[in-house]
Amino acid sequence: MKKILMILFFVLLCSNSIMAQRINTTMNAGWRFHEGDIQAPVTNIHAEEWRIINLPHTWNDQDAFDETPDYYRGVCWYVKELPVPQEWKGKTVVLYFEGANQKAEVFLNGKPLGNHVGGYTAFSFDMSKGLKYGDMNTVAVKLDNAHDENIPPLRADFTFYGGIYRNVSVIVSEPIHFDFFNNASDGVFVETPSVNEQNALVKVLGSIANDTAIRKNVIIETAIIDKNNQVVAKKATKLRLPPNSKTDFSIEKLKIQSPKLWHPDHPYLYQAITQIKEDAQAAPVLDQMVLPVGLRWYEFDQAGGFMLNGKPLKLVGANRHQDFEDLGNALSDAYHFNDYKKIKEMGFNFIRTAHYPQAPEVYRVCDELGLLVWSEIPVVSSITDSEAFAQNSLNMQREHIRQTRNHPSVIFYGYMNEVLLGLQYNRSLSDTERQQALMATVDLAKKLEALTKMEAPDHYTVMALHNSPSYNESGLADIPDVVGWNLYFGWYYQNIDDLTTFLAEQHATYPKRPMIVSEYGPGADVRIHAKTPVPWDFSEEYQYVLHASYLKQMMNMPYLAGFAVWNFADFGSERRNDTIPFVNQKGLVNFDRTEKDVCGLYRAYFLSESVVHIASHHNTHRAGIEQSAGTGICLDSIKVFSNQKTIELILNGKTLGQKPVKDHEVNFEVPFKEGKNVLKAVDESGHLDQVVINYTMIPFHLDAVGVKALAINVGSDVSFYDPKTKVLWIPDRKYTPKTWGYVGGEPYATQRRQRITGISQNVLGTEMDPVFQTFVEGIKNYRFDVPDGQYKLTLCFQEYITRTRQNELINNLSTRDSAENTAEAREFDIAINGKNVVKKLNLERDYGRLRAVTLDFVIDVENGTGIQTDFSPTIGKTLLSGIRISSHP
Ligand code: GCB
Repeated sequence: MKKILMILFFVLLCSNSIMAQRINTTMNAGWRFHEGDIQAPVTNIHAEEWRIINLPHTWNDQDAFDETPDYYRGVCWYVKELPVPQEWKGKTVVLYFEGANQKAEVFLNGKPLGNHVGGYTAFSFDMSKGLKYGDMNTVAVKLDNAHDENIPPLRADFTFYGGIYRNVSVIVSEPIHFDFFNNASDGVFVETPSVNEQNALVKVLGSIANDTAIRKNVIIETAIIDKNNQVVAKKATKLRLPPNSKTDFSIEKLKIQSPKLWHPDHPYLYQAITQIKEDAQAAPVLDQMVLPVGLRWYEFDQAGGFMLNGKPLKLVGANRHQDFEDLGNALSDAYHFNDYKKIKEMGFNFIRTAHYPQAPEVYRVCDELGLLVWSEIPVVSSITDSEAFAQNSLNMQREHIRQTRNHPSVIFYGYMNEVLLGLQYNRSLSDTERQQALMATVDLAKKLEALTKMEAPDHYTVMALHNSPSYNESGLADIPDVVGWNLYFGWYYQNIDDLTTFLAEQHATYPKRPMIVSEYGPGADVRIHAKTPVPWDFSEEYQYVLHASYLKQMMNMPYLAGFAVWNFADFGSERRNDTIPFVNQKGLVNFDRTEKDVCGLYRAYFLSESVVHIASHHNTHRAGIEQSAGTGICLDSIKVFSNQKTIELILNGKTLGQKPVKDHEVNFEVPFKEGKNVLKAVDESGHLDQVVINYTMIPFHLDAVGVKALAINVGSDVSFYDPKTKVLWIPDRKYTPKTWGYVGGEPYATQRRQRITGISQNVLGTEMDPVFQTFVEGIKNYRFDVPDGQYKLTLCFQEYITRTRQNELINNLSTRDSAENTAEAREFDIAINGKNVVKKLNLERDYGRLRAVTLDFVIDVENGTGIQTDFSPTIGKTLLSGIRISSHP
């Protein structure tokens, strides 16, 4: 079987090689993977511990999301058997990796082939000399994603998945070829030194390798073709290539009359086809490179506004991480394509590939779809003051630029993100050490700036800063052309409106400095909903309150060049413990790319076609207390996002009237009834959106009518709908007669910067973290004034005491984290309607810390007593996270 496959593979490659041009074949399938290190050389790859996998692959797709702290960061091995036909002899054979995180040692047939440092740029090696032609060859990769003080990123709010997580391919070319060994770039570069509406000048330059021992005379020709394959410019040059050499070439002043310009609204692409031929009659093409040409020019106006092709264009966009639910960062090209397509379809024209260079497909898609790109290397949060760190950063930036600068979409190159954050939070440094570290950072920034300018003189340089005066004081902010501010007013610090004050002040102080808001946004969980949204409640409602305010403010700042949402999608961050542990939830879409409602707001702002979006696509399970006894109606609000003038809302076929849209939204008070409520929002021309809301009507007097079931998210003001169990946990309240609620105690909250309810800890053994993370501490009792009958009562607890400071995430500037809380041990008795049901419950002793504990009881309620659950402390304070009753049976 193996033999047949090998023959087939040979046939395939031989038939291709008749064409005297390079063949580029992906080599993704059927690798063998070994978790953990082994002694080189690799043998016995058919043993059981070598799993067969396909690339893209990561070894952290599971463990970065499990309940055990940390994820594997160390060495793993990959091996691929590669049949190589005899016909490849005399060609140049290249092994090309789009990216592997983060330190790779590559072996061919047991011998070292090359090394690469850095997890986010491509690299390639010449295999020609070590191959066994007409035989099976073995490629082995030792890959290490362990923390390394000399390799960026050091610490950041995202998971550093290890693996060969991008495509690998083999390139077989004639021995005379464009120099693809130039930092794994195309080896050919397209520049557009002059573009205006009348004409454009294109320049093509690069270098050609002659891997033969013979001198060659060649012709290099570039033809620029338009979308109809018409040649619009053409030039050639002759070159003499010494044996075993690399020779530079340049073809200048390819002139295009009345060019069609590239713009997000019409991303017109020409193609530059550059060929190498021997200087002889009817000589075959030895190598060919086809590159996109987008003709555009850009600048900033006097006031800092961005201009594309001579006209103002506000950059409206999103940041994007490269991972996906259940896959880690091992995404095939289709995932990348879909993300950027979705970003484009939301009305954005700009993206930031925070915090690292992304897959080649990403830049290709941005050219094609019309998205302007800010691309950067992962120097995030801090640097190491070492020569090795500086060299690795500089190499990364060089590779990054050479690999991406052919893309007309790329206009900004970044090289640092919030690089003083680590210093600010490192309390162990003396003043002198701090000063030294600051100087080293400024020094590295200057080197990276100089390199970036040298490698990409036509691009703008940019740096993302956090909200701290240290960037201005240290002079760091003066180094790049453009400054990006990552601003979390209304999340990590108050208030949403301070955004304008901050930016207006910056503009007044630095009027010549172009500015972009490079990050903003709150965390949101589509299972959580709030009637009165506040920071850190993780409700979708707070998410759109913040985004609506930011949008309104930023669209009114002519001096602000643009902005980019943090983040397009939720992403993996192993050390985060929000309502979905290990995930940063600031996405406009979920980790699986299903949309959060806030997407409707962005569409309403930035699309020209009609947008009607009811902001309740997840808040479809609601509960409320009827307006007054017996009405069976509860008023609840519904928001609609739209770019139209008026919206009519229709409930179960009956109109609730038409209302004017203001700032892209309109609110209705809707009289909900028990059960299914069909809501339709319609604009003047009939475009509509529809949602069905299942409403649970809670009787005004619980004692008279009773309920089938009621679940309370104790200690919380938000509701939580668990799609798995289909239980809606409603917000908590203090007890008042004839209803329900807690007596005694206080909802747990921290209060350093903002009042933040609950704890930021992963609660073990549950996915209903929001129920367990919030609680009332010191509770005396919980009462439900329900009628007589049999009920099942469920109590939910967890013990949050942590006496040791956890591995803190410095990006998470919140104090929701109970890292250093000093709560004492606790022990309490529980009695239901006077009957002791649990004695001396000690959660820590009996179940361990931070474990979800639920206790169920079946009880008979008689004589109109309702249900009263008493909590009596014997040590410390009592606590309750959730409570649920349901009539039983
Ligand atoms: C930031 C960082 C980004 C984080 C983000 C957050 O400022 O640049 O990497 O993920 O904040 O969500 O805290």
